[in-house]
Amino acid sequence: MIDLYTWSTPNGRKVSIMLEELGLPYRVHPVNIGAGEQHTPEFLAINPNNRIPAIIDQEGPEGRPFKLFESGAILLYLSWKTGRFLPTRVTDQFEVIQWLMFQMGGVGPMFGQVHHFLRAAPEPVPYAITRYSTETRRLYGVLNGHLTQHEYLGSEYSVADMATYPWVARHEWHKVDLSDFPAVKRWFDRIGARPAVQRGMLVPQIQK
Ligand SMILES: N[C@@H](CCC(=O)N[C@@H](CS)C(=O)NCC(=O)O)C(=O)O
Repeated sequence: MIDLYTWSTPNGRKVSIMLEELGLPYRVHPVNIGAGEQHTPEFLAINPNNRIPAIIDQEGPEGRPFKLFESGAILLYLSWKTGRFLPTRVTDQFEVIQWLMFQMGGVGPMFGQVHHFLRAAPEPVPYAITRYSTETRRLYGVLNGHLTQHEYLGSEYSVADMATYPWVARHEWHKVDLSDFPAVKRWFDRIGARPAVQRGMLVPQIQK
């Protein structure tokens, strides 16, 4: 059994998508980050970085419970545990890791800053909006260029697609029209048609 600590955000949904794809049994523990639940001592004991997602694999390596935070690390751990969604050929594997890092270091932080400055900042900061929106469109351009030539981010459907999809799903929040990036749109529709992705995107609204 895997305990998933999550909320209805892109970083949380990466992991629920993966768990749905794997068909592993898991329990959802909603952590309402809007209400500050990420700062409780109980949650900090699981993730000292006070961010969702986090997991506890009750049947971790060596048969012991294993706690993990950082969505990219969680996806790689679940791949390691199951042997799925990460190719084994070294070059293919590192290409997936490359796109996962691209998501973790670029897509997530930059799209997230656009969301913050457009939707949450207490006052308009035009410089920040321009800076992060420009970078967001640049990242979409990189994705679009790659996906023009490839069906998935790696050589096959992988954790890199699962990590990127929930961020692109917020395209209206960062004011990107997917018709400007047609290869991203085709990829987005392809990934979004997967039933496991659809189920994972509903967590934590659907209690497991
Ligand atoms: N790099 C982290 C980022 C996690 C993160 O930023 N989570 C957000 C929700 S998407 C959060 O918990 N925010 C709570 C806060 O800012 O206090 C990961 O990928 O797991």
